[in-house]
Amino acid sequence: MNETLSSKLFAKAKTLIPGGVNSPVRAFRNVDGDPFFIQRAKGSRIEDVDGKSYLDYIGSWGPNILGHAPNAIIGAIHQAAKDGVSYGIPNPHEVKMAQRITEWVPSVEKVRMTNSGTEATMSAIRLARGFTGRDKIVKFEGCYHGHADSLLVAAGSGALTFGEPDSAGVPASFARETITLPYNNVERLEEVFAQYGEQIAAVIIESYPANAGLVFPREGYLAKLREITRVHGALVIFDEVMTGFRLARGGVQELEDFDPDLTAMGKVIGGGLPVGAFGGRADIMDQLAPDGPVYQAGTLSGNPLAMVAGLTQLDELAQAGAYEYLAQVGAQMADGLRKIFTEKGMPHRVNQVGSMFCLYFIDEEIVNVDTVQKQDFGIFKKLFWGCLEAGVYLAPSPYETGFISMAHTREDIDDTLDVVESVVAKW
Ligand code: HOZ
Repeated sequence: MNETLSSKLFAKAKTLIPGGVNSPVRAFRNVDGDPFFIQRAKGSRIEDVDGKSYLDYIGSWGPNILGHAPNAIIGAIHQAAKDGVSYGIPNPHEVKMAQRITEWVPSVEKVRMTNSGTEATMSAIRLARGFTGRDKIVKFEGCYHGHADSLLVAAGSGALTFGEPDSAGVPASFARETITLPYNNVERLEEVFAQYGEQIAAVIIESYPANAGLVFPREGYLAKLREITRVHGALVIFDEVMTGFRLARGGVQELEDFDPDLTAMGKVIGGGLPVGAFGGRADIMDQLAPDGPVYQAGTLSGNPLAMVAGLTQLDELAQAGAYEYLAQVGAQMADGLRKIFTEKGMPHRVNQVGSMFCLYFIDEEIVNVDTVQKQDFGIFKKLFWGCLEAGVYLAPSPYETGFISMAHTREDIDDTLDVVESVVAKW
């Protein structure tokens, strides 16, 4: 293999950073290769340190819904930074952000900002336990809610990619408090509540599971979940870190008419800066310190730059037609991919909603992580490397979802489909 600046940087990084990366999915292990290093990014494109440009379908794993480095966000961060980059004292932008979130997501009556989605889900779990006085939580196989101890059980994303859905370092006594269930299976849900109902503090669920591919709830599944949790006095924590503000102003709970008790948020609301948030019913949120007994904190939480970047991004999304455009380019991508794979006679499913999409090389309804794991990963790998070579960057794992931004033009999507078509034509 030719030595490139990326390969030199990766060799050096591996001597200094575990695996050479600061988050495992970046290591490209699931596509049997090495990552490239990014020098700059603008709009729908990223450029690596060797000067090669790619159409990007990751968008920093979801936050960059306007595309890379949008002028409005850069300008807002620049302006805000002149007033200081962090205070550790309340600032007015936090109040504006809380106001915006509660207006756009009606189930959220009060909200607290964090610095990542992991912090948001971890804090929501603690709050649910503190509020209910119960210890057990229920999660679904292949759902990923960040890397807090109780949630790294049968987890998706990087944990699944590396075949370690249960992380070392999580005490067995913690893991015992986490009950895992197959997604989309009502009978198993009923069985668990029949057995442990009075001990369950909360069910945490990805709004649309998007860390084991992109999976949708079967008709009536979410309604059943809501009903059964209410009967047993357990809370529902809806993880909208990926989908919140991306698929609609009010996220999947708006699309599915779902009413969670608590919601975990992140990604889009930070405009590309580190952010997370959790919020929900005021009577639950009021249990947080300093008003209540559940402790939760953060030196950089509500950071003024992250708040301003996120608010600017939300302002842009509030413009008429933004979500409609994202849904149109998403459908253009999904329809185009289906056409290519069908003409080539390749078994496939392309799951898409709005600006999120995922491809599977299996012709079967994608019900949960078990179906995702039945596919031929070799085809995905070949497609990934063929596309990368031709300047299209897809997620480096069949378990991850692709993201389209407002900066992706219809021509970008057509160019991407041309690349995919030419890659599979050679097979
Ligand atoms: N796992 C998340 C995306 N599915 C965020 C990326 C990461 O873990 O680094």
